Parts: sequence; C-alpha cells; structure tokens
Amino acid sequence: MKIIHTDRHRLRASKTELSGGELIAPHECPERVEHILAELRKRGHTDIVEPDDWGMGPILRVHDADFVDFLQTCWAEWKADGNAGEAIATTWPSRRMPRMKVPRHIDGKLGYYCLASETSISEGTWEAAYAAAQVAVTGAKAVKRGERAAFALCRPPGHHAAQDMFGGYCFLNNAAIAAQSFRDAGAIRVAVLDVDFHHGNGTQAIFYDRDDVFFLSIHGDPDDAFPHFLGGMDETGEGRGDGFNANYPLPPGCPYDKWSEALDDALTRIMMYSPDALVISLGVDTFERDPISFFKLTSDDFTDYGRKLGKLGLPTLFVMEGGYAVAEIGVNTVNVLEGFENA
Ligand code: Q9C
Ligand code: ZN
Repeated sequence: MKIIHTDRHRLRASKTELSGGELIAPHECPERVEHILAELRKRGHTDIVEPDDWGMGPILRVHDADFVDFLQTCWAEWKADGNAGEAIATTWPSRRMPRMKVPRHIDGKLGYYCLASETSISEGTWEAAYAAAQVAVTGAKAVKRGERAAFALCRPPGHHAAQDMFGGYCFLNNAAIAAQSFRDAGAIRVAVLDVDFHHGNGTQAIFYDRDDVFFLSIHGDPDDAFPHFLGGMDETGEGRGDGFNANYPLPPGCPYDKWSEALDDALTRIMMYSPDALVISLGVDTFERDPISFFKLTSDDFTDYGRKLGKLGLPTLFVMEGGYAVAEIGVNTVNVLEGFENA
C-alpha cells in the first residue's frame, strides 16, 4: 500500500494538555507516528513517499478563511500578548452569551474558534497541521489516479476540526479535506467512515447538509465520551443531506462482536450508496488498553475489520486519526492495513 508521510508532523510537539485539572504531557505526541513508521518498516511496507504541496486551495474548500488565518497567526499573537505558556482557550460564546462576533483580543479569538480546552496551540502547530492536510490530499490524488488504496499517515489528527473550530487534538480536518479533494477530482459520491473511538463531529458538521459525501461514525456514546455534544443516533443529516449521516454510538466496555455488528451495518449502507471512493478516518483508540477510551478491541480485531474493509473492493484512502496506547499503536494500525490488503 502506498504510504504518505512527512517528518514535519514533529513541528506539532505541544508541551501541555489540560486533563483532570492538570497540565499533562499530551497523549497526542510525535512518538505516535514514529511507532507506526517503525512497525510499517518492520513488516516490509517500504512504499513511503513525501506529500506534494497543493497549497491552501484544498484546505479552503473545507475550512473558513478567517479560521485558517487564526490558526496561522494564533501563536504569534499569543506570544505578543505576553503569555508564558501555550495558548489555551478559557472563555466561550456559551448558551447565554451568544454574541457571535470574532473578538479582537487573542483570548476572545481562542474561545471563538475552540471547541475543547484540552488542546493547546503551540509553536509549529500550524505548520504541522498544514503538512498533515497535504499528506491527506496527496493520498486522495494517488487513489484517484488509480492506486487501490493509500495510507495518509496524518498527524496532528483532524476529525474533530469543523469548518471554523479546532479541539480534540485537531486543527485541520484531514479526512474532510481528502473527501472534498476526491469530489473536486471528479468523484461523484464519497463515503467517509470514521472508526476512531471518538465521534467525528467536525467531519459530520462539514458534510451535514450534503448528499455527495456520506458520513458514518462508530464511537463511544456522547453521553459518556468526548466530544459529548454531537454523535447521537438521531443525527441523520439535514436538507439535501438528510439520510446521508449515520451515527453508531456504543456503550462503555463495548467488545468487538458488538462493535463489528455496527460496522457491518455501516458497510451495508456504504455499499448501497455505491461511492466512487471511501475515506477511512482510522483511529485505533478503540483498543482495549487505550488510556482515554472505553472499547475493548484486541490487536487481532483490527486485522479482522481491516479484512472487512478490504472485501468492499472500493478505492480506499486511510487517514490516520487517534490512538494513544503508544506502544501498541503501530501493531494495531498496520494490522488494519494488512487485513485490508489480505482480504
Ligand atoms: N477525559 C482524537 O482521538 N479529551 N481526539 C478527552 C477524556 C479529548 C481525542 C478527555 C480527546 C480527543 C483525534
Ligand atoms: Zn479518538
């Protein structure tokens, strides 16, 4: 399988994640990608290429220009404001404060564009997020040109990022940017299947009113799991998009047999949609020993569902999302890819 990777992901090396009332070393760290790369090489996957630079065009097809401008300038403005640590949002336009205007001050801008405060913006964050988006677009172009499948080894991840919001470790929505790139390169219908433990709220928001991109997500029930405020079964799309959004919220402790029933239903719906391309938001935080999640998939289960994905026979782009059991992230990720290849 063609793999797209750049070491520019290392430019995202935040020192802080707000967790349990403390600033901890972030779960979403550069070592995640280094472990996946090491496992790929160990198992003979050597078709690893650098991304091309497609510029801002594909990013601005998905994200609002003012939001992208904010991501590019946030760190400099935060430093200029005299702050010692990393940029963390502390105030929001909440339910009783709906003044939906972008404030002038960096604290106001942070709150306006942020959906969850665990995610600090640090030096280099924009550069790494931009590179990850280029990795995703390069993957989409490779599949569009005829590769059976490709793996966009994106970092930082993307599926929580909406048109104009960052958070949940995400800044630019790599999977959405790839899906839109498929569309712009001539694909009529694209399906995005999100198997990360967390609901892909950003991807859902981006495509919610569209019927040309079918979004499906299997995730921890938002009653129990981040991002808490989206991801219910009753969210089926709106307008033309009604019927083209499908959520499978699952409870704490969910084992593979139950998870894979949801997957089978999602795959049936994808085949009925008959997409020209399939984008997989591949998070392996469904793993039984993931430190922040509550599903119970074993390493072998990743191979099994990779096989199910491969059996669809669709042009497929895998886009890396979450997975925080760092020691096992390589095995679990490559198991999905090899299950797919050996289907
Ligand atoms: N107490 C991705 O997997 N916070 N993002 C969890 C747990 C955020 C996960 C809080 C988790 C974000 C791409
Ligand atoms: Zn996740």
